[in-house]
Amino acid sequence: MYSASSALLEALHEAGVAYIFANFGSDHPALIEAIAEAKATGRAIPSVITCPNEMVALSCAHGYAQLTGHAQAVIVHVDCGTQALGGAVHNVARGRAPVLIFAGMSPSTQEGELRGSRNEFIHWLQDVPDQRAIVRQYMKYTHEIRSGRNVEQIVCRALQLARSDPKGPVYLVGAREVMEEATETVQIDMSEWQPVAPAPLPAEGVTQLAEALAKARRPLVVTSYVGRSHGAVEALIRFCRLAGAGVIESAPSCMNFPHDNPFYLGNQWNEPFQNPMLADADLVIVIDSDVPWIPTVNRPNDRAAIFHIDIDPLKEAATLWYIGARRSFRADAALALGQLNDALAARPIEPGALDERSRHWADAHARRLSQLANLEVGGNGEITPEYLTARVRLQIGPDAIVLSEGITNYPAICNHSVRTRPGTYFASGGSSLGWSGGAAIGMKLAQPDRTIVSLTGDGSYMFSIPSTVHWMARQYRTPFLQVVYNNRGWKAPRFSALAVHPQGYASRANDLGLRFDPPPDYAGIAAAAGGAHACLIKRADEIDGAIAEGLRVVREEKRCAVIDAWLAES
Ligand SMILES: Cc1ncc(C[n+]2csc(CCOP(=O)(O)OP(=O)(O)O)c2C)c(N)n1
Ligand SMILES: [Mg+2]
Repeated sequence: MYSASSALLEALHEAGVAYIFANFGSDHPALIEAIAEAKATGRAIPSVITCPNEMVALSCAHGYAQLTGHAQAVIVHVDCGTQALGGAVHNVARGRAPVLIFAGMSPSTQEGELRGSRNEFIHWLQDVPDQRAIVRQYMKYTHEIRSGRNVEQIVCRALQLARSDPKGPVYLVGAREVMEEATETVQIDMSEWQPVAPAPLPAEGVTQLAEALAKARRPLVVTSYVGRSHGAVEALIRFCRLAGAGVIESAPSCMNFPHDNPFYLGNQWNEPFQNPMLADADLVIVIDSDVPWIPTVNRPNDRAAIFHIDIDPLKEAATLWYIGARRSFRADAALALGQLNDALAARPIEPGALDERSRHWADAHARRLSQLANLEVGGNGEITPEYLTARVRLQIGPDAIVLSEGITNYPAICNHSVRTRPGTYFASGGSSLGWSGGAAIGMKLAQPDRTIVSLTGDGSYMFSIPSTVHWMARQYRTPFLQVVYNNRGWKAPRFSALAVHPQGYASRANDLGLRFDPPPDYAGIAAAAGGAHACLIKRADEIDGAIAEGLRVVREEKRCAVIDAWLAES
């Protein structure tokens, strides 16, 4: 039988979806039947990856999309599974990751009127007035499949929306009877469902920016995720050379600019002080950033001209957002930078000025490098996050993919992992913790030959549901190296409290309820769940051996390795 669920699977396959990250329930008899039928009869459908937890499922799809740009599918159980997607919903929305989520709905008949009618007690419990409302504000599109007849068109429309800028998640639901409905295949021409073409800068915008660049003394680019497009990284490198512009990353969620390039000036996060380079810049071009600076502590100077290029410059999903930009452009970064590069090539910056700007940034870059080198000290003492990251860097090589969920160690990981190639560094792009385990699996499925390294805080490791992650990693042969930056608890909430109440009771209290002391055996959890290689280290001179063995296990034995690295108390 060819059902609405068969059509759903067929549409996903034809649209190029390789994986369904699935957590099934009583809403899915038709789907489970259709998958079994497809397997029995040899009909091509996406591979089904069983995910014992929904947050991990969506994080897998998130990681896959981050690395490849390709949308995958996630299937969850009614309202319950939708709620269990948890903070990953926030992460894919904020991270603009294309993904299609499908959830069944409780049957809408109870007397056997249709196949799939209610026959389990939970069908009364799972009947909610508006299931889509659970996730609507995070989705680019939500819709209910109401007939088996046009399931394929609905799937294509949902994916076209997910894949068009600004990209993001979409959510479909379908009641059990509808997903059982007998139907027929429809012919879909995928060339008619391609994402909307990316938007360029308007010609007068290019002229205005080129004129501003010609006049500027210290042009500076601030970006957080221009590197989502690898082409944009190449274009930005060329732009900096042509314009004599420096680059600062603000809370970066991908590799935006090679950290060894002389125009690279470092990254900023929550540091409670002014970045002198941002203060000094007279022309600031914000490209692809949700938080280019935190104005209470760090901002451009009042006379600086600020321009803004983003595919969603209004940040339409945010309630409060402004950066004082003179002009904002809704444009694709790679296209916009290409246009600016053409303009600068046609009318180059005056060579003396270009040379002065470039030398200025190169000096600042060199100063930064020597400051970082001074922090990479090990010996046989306690483990610092800077030294730990530097030693990881030396062994993994420039092509390995680093996932960071380091939280208060974001800066140390970003600075000392020194990524230089597009697509070799990722953070979630959101703020809901627990992304890095599932994302590592998604990336490994997407590119099985790559070395994947997840660097995570101890709290974030627990948020990632390691029992599910490591069971899946073994089941689906997606080994990765994971290093837990174990500072025995949640440092970030402590910093947050002290930043607002520096002299308050919390500053003097011994116990703020933010410590895991003694902590769980993090590596042991992974070993128990998925046969991971487990290792605990407490001294700097243990790091190199632990990483070497971890990488060997990952690469040769195809098992995960988890290194629980106890950081110095501070
Ligand atoms: C799902 C979720 N719950 C709670 C928080 C709030 N939160 C932000 S940082 C943090 C602590 C993270 O701990 P860890 O990963 O160990 O990093 P550390 O702060 O120690 O550097 C918490 C609980 C969050 N961001 N996301
Ligand atoms: Mg911690």
